[in-house]
Amino acid sequence: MGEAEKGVTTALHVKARFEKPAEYPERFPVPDDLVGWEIPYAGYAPPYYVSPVVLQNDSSRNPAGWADPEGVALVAELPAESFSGVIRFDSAGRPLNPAGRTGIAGRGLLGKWGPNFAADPIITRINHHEQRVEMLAVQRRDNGQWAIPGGMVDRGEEVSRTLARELQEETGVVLDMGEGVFVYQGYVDDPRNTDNAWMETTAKHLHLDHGLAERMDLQAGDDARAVRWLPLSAESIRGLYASHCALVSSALAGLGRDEHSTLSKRDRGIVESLLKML
Ligand code: RP5
Repeated sequence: MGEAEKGVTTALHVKARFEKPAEYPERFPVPDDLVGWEIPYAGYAPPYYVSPVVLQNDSSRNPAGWADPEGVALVAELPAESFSGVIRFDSAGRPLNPAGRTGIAGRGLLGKWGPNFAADPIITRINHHEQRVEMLAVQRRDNGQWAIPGGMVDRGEEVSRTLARELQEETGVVLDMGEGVFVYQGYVDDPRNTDNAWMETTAKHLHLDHGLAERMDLQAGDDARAVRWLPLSAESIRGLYASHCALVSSALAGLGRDEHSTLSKRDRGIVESLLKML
């Protein structure tokens, strides 16, 4: 994912086949050459899993719930399209993951049948004392990995609002994400994805002036174990949650091309050295 882009996944999903939250059953093996739905896979028998927390949040029974009903036929408006294109359905009427098989059927921990939309605010700064690029990152409670402080788009919410709201809820930082540079919109290779429910996101990037970033008071929200300015290196970027490595790499490439037009000569040099290591 070298440039800001929108649309269909081009890479094979990996985390959605080889990682999973602890409560999921083992994924049915899906080798690289049998990922696509168009390729016959005789004997493909993924276990079915839906988390109890999803069932408790069935919005047809619990007015405060955030999840679809378990019976897919009961969902009032199943989307026909997502950022990945037109959605295909299996013979039982369940939406099929646009990136192919994952080894688990059902929704797992995801509330919606089909696409579950998120928003990812990527906030960076140059640390002049340490001569490095840093990103505002949260440590996730579910698996301890560092991540962009993103989150789910609420029903009827504008994505620009979600970007700012999640940033504030997870880090305590208030910023106008309307100023952000568009990075990506599409499928996320998330360890929670299943054959019938998956994550898609919109990512925007804001690069902050050093002085402004220094004055910010960081406070981890409920979903985060910790919040910090994470030093960016090939290793720390590779270790990020879900597709965040690709999102952050793409944002940094945009910064290197000076899509933000804010970099001094010295800062540009620091960004370029990091880009050479990626
Ligand atoms: C990822 O999950 C997205 O990229 C986003 O960062 C995140 C949203 O899920 P929660 O953080 O709300 O669990 O796929």
